[in-house]
Amino acid sequence: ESNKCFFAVDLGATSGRTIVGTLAGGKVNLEELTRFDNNLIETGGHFYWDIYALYNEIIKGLKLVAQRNIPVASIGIDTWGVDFVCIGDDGAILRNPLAYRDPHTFGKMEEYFGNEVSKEEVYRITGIQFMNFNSLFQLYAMKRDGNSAFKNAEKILFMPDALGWMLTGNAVCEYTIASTSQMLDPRTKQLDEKLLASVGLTRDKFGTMVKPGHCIGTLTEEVQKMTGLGAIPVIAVAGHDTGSAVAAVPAKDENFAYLSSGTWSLMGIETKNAIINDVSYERNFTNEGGIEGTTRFLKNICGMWLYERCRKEWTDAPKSHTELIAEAMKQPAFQSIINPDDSMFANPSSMVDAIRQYCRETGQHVPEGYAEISRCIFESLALRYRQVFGYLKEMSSFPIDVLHIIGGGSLNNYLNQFTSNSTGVEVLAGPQEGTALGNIMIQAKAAGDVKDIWDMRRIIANSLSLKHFVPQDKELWEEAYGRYLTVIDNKGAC
Ligand code: LFR
Repeated sequence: ESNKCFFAVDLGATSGRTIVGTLAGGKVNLEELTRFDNNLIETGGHFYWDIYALYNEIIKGLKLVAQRNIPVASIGIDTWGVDFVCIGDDGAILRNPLAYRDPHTFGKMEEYFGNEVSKEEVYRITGIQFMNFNSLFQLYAMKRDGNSAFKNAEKILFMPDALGWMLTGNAVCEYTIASTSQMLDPRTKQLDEKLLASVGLTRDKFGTMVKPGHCIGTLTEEVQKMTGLGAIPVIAVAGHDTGSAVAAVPAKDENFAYLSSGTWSLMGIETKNAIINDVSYERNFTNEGGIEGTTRFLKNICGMWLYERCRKEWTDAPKSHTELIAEAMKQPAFQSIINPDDSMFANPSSMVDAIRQYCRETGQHVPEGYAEISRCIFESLALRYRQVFGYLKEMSSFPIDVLHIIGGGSLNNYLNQFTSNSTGVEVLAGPQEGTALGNIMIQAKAAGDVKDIWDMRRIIANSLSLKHFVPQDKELWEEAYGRYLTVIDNKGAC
């Protein structure tokens, strides 16, 4: 068996990394080459992504590969969902892409349902949960606002496809990322013409629809010259980060749930077919496209976003997560409970103030300082997890034996324990770099080095040791959950 290296670019909404994965002896090993911030750029009343800075970070990673002579077999890029780049008929990027936290879509969903296609029908076609920032509503808002990039777009490429295009010159529309747009029909696996038409678009505005594993092309001569690499192929992986992450869940059989824990917490199950019915509609669950025809039936929960945003505001908090979290754990339990998914936390100018205001408005102790606020965030998240886990159990056709927590958030052992306590299920934590592992494994499959998703999961499970948590303090969490329900009910829960 040959040792093969694959280069993964994993871009999240707050940070990105380039990683080399090596497959040898039935194991996979990761080495992080670069890690960098991905910041929202606020200007002229809007929030943008810096597509050029992200591109440059990829180039930087590739230069390191060349300098160190790492024999990289291919490149794969995954990013957060829904956002896209508009490209003009001269092949130029038309403005930096708007970020999904931009308020231009606020209130637009409701307007869309009134003017274009009803909410029920959009769900029946796509099976995608309603979030104001789904591409469908972003495009609608841009059309209504006369956005100049939208007006002049010859091509619209989702974020990983846009970066793939910058590296190879070829434009594709990768299936998993396209599914996050709320314009794709999971039955036909194509963008839906009626929904496209509702925002004035046709299929030819997008790249060719491809499945994960497809070779997009090879590095352009421009990129080869810049980096010092040869004509390395770029593979469309699961371009949606959550798609790559769930492919990497080290589950041993199908009866598992996952929590992909990063800026967002994505909690769900893997199914063979989309679950689109009255209950899933009511609960606002999504059916995102996965690799090998799998579906991710899940719900978005606001994850580390609150904590990450607060950390930027705290000037006196310890820099290390471990120390900060240890301080939080010295605080009394359940002093203040919030609904992490309340709309007031979507993108407030001060997250600390927003959390304090929530507690004040709901007549609770108003948390002071980083330790109390962190404790409030983690406990509240665990309570929200329990609520969503309850919905999942109601809708799952199989028993859920274990909850796999993957992603950066899986390093928080206190939160892992809280999650096991609140949900009453066994938790297995790890890998931290689930997304990059999935990205790499999909490339390995395209290279013929792994067989299928279960082969990937076996190799990943083989390569690491998972942390194990069992439920504790049942009564305490039961009581807290009762209070959580009262709080969110009084606040008008979503
Ligand atoms: C996670 C993620 C989620 C998606 C959100 C916004 O990084 O991709 O799956 O709902 O970001 O795009």
